[in-house]
Amino acid sequence: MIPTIVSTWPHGLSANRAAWPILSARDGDGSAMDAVEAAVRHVESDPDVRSVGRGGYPDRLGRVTLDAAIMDDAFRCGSVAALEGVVHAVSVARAVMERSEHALLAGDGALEFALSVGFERERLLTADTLALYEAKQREARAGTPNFESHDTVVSLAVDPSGHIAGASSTSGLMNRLHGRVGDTPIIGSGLYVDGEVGAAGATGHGELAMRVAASALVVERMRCGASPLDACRSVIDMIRDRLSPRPDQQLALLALTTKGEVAAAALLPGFAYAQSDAEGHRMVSVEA
Ligand code: SD4
Repeated sequence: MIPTIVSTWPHGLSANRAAWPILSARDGDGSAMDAVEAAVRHVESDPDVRSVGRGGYPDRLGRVTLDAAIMDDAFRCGSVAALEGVVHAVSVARAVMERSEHALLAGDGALEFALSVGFERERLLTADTLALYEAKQREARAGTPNFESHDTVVSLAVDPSGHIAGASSTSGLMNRLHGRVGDTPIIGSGLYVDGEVGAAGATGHGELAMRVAASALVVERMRCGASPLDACRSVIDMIRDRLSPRPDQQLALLALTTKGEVAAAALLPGFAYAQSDAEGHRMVSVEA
């Protein structure tokens, strides 16, 4: 069913609602690329989402570093890694794609590029997130930390013309070392799009997705004839069987085909995504 947009986690629902007018434009001209960027920007702006954009959780040094990516159906892509001080990392990623000759910019260079093309610098660490960070640091000193965190936003959309695109943004796992880059900005790991087949994205413990290029693997399995559900499940099964994740490590994969078929699979219970299409906006829970 097209157009369709899917976005990870409960914050995906308001993200989809924000993007839907773009995707379903009356003249049938909705752009998948504009829609996924709008969806992700919506989550980046929300200070109450602790894992993305403003209010995102800092690294061990207390610095909020953002990873983001965007990709269209002609293998055009842009990413930023460990970007500090710019809330809409996904739009910087799009600028990398559209206004530079590169696919990925990191750290200070990503910030310099963002400022040079007109993005503004701002403080992303909110008082609430700072208080949470300090509480977690106290827990860590007491030897009882719980750092499990996995709410990256990934949005995948197919528009009325059949164009498909994906975008993602995260502040990364809690308690990460300064300089750690996760799966989100690594094309093929946290996000992948092939205009002949579909798109896939990952959320959860990024290292698990990076070790097997999980999103590219899902799309390639769909190309070879697997349904989106079988593709997602087979990659999750492979990660469970061959990478031996810790019992508390979550990884979820979400897939969308160019025909608007959607599926997801996860290592652990608790993953949900928002789906919006002609039948409306709704949350879908995924069984592990
Ligand atoms: C990462 N995948 O940096 C991200 C973390 C996250 O939902 O929150 N995923 O590993």
